Order: sequence, then structure tokens, then C-alpha cells
Amino acid sequence: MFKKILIANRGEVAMRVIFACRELGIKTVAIYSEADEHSLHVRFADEDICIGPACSTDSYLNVPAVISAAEITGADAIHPGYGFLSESAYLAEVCEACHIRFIGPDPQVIRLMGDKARARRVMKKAGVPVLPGSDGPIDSEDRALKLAKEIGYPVIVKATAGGGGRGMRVVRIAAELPTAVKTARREAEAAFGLPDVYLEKYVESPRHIEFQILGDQFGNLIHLGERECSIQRRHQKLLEESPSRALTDKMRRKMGHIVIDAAKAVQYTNAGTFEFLMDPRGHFYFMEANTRLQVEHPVTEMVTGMDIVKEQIRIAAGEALSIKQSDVTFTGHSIECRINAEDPETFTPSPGVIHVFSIPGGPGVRVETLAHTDCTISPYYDSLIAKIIVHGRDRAEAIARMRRVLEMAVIEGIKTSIPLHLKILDDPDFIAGQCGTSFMERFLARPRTSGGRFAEAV
Ligand code: MV4
Repeated sequence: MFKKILIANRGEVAMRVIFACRELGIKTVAIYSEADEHSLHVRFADEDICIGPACSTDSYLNVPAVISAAEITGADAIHPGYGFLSESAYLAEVCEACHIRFIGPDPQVIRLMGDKARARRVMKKAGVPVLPGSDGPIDSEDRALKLAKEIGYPVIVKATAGGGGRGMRVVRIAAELPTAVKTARREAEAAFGLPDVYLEKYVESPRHIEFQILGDQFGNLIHLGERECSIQRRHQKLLEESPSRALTDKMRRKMGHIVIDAAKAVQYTNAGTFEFLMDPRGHFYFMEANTRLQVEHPVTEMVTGMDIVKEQIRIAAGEALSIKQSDVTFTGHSIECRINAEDPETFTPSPGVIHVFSIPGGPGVRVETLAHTDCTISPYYDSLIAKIIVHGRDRAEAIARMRRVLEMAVIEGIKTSIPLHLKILDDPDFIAGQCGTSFMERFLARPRTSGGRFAEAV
């Protein structure tokens, strides 16, 4: 087992990795930027080392700085968390060259999944359902027009280096395709330094459903069920839950088999997430695979009782998975709300000093946060300040529990998304579980009364 792990991240995920390491008896190293000197992850790590200025390109995204910190402190592994360098095949390769274990899949697998057109091709070959589309990047306008006609409009143009919603264009008629391809290519080039785009049939108001998997170095692979992440705004998830209301046990088993076969096909190791679109008829299509721990991993932990971060560490250290598929059980229902430091009406960031921070606990409540009374929320990083995760015997209990926690949470000094979450939890469509990815658009467009409830719900 590792003796010392360097955590190449900040915020609540750095704390999450520290929790796992402490329980496993592994020493931790925090890296931090000049803006994070007084943060919790620095306080609770066994060692800490400043790696640069506040701007993340010069600190948390700086591979030489991260590797130097690991070498100076004698860390034998790096956990990248999520965001920042978590899906950098380059960091994983440099780790290999420096004999530092990267806690994640092999660099080749990270690179493969980073190329969305290639991942699509490989998954299709492995028997995973994909939407009709191009088998690689589009190389000519004529070919694109011909293919789109075959597929049928609407189609979507996506950047091969994209993901998470960047560099996409929906096209509804042939006349719009050439311009859409040109714009998407220009955007992709600017955002990722790679102009390649591919084509796919467009699904209207799909659900976003993703499966969590774990694989060890002996070829054992298990899935931990799904998470429904359809409540998002501009590709930022706001609320996630497990299980999804849209899946039956039979569908879950079938999808589980498909996901395991897909992961086997690429010899997947460590934790991963396979994202699917579900169309209104209940058909699933592979969208992309994330080769990292995800923000919403706690909802899976709550319903399965697994500790995904500990499993990641054990797997990276060469141990076998602690359980087999038949030992995986799903109990009750879990919901996560992402609490952001932002104006709940305008969605503009709200950095500043939190004077009072108090979130109640109680049965079935888990809070993961970088915040505490008198902490400063920096404008340099993303606005996620806390994740509140609840578990209930069923969905109704989980909703009531989340509402209770949010109503009793006291965060003073900055604005947060808590009022928005409370409104979502009161929405009749949300309560009925009838919400695809177009939920937030409809939700935000609806007129509201001064009391904050929807006009039609009052
Ligand atoms: C799609 C789609 C409809 N049809 N692909 C958005 C994020 C990126 N991972 C892919 N995305 C989408 N791909 C096809 N063929 C709709 C989306 C999409 C979406 C997906 C999941 C959650 C929220 C979304 C919001 C808008 C669009």
C-alpha cells in the first residue's frame, strides 16, 4: 500500500481524498496556490506545499509544479480529484516516467476517452448502443451533408476534443449545416486547439443517465448502478440522484452488463463513469466516458455503501476489488445538491467572506465542503462551495430530508444557490420525476410569485 499520497486538487474533493487516506492510514500531501494558504485541505493534510500563484494555469494545472511537489515530499502516488488535471493523459504519463502512481486509469485509456469520436467508434464495436452518426471526424462539407441526410435532421455537431457541452451545434435543416460545421470547428480550435468535429443524430430533451464502474488490474469489473443528472443549467449539474426514476431493475441489469462489456473492451481500470443519453422512448445511447472520480460520486456511495475513493486507492496500489458484482446492493434513494457561491437569480459568482456557516446534520445527511465560519471564497476557482447529500428509504423521504437540511442551513456573507434548490425541490415535475435535461430551461422560464413558488403551483 502507498505510504504517502499527494492530492493534486483543492476544495471539498481534496478533503474527500484526505478522509479516505486517513482511514487507510496513508499520509497526505496538500498542494496549494497562494490564494488557498488558509484552506481546510492544507490544514488537514500531513504536509503541504505551495505550488504557485492563484491563477490555476500557474498552480493546480501546472504539471511540472505538481510533479516537483511529489518528488520533494516523497509521495508515492498522486490523486488528481476531479477537474484540473484529473483527465490529463499527459500527467498520467509523466507520473509513470517518474515512478509515481497516478490514481486513475492508464494514460492510453484516458487519451482514448478524451477523443469523443474515437470513444464512440470503440464503444460501437464493443456492442454499446450509439446514436447514428459519423464514424470519425467529418472531413468534407459534401460528406457531412450526405451523412446528415441519411441520419435525418436534427443532427448535432460535436468537437472530438469536447465533452461537458463545449463546442456543440444543433442543426435542424441542411442549409444550416455548413455554417454550423465551420463555427463548431472554429470554437473547437479556440477551446481545445483541435478543430475536429463529428456528427450525431440529435435527441430532443433527453435524460442524462450515467453508470459508475470500478475495475482492478486483474480484469475484475463491477458497476455501482446509475446516477440521474438531468437537472443542469448550461452543462453545470445542480442536483443528482440515484437511482433514476426512469430505470427499471431489468433495464439497470441490462445496462450494467453493457457497461461492463464496454469497460472490458478497453481494459478499463480504476473508477470511471459511462454517460448515456436516454430518449423519451427509454432507449439508451453512449455519450462519453469520464476517466475520473466525479463530483456526484457520493450519491452512489450512499445507495451502495461503497467508498469509491478508497477503492480507487486500493486498485491503484495493485489490490483486487474488495467485492464482486453479486455483492453490490442498492438501498434507498440518494440526492445531492451542489451549493454554489452565486446569485440564485442571475447565476453570477458571489465570492467573499462567509461570516456564518452552519449546515445541520441528522440521519441520512452528509456534507462535503471547503467552507467554515470566517472563510474566504476566492473568485479564482469554480463556485462550488458545498455538496449536501441525503439518503432516505425512498425518493419522497430523500426529498423531504434535503428540503429540511436546506431550510435549516445558515450561510451568511455570500449568496448561494440554496433558494434555487429549494424551488426545484418544490416543483411538481421534479417531484413526479418527470424531468429530462430541458427541465431547467422550462423551470427558469416560468413566472414566479414573490413568495418564490411557481404561479401555477400556488
Ligand atoms: C447530445 C444531446 C442530444 N443528442 N447528443 C451535452 C453535454 C455533452 N456531454 C453532450 N451533450 C448533449 N449531447 C445528441 N446526439 C444533448 C446534449 C445535451 C445535454 C446532455 C446531457 C445533459 C444536459 C444536456 C443539455 C443540453 C444538451
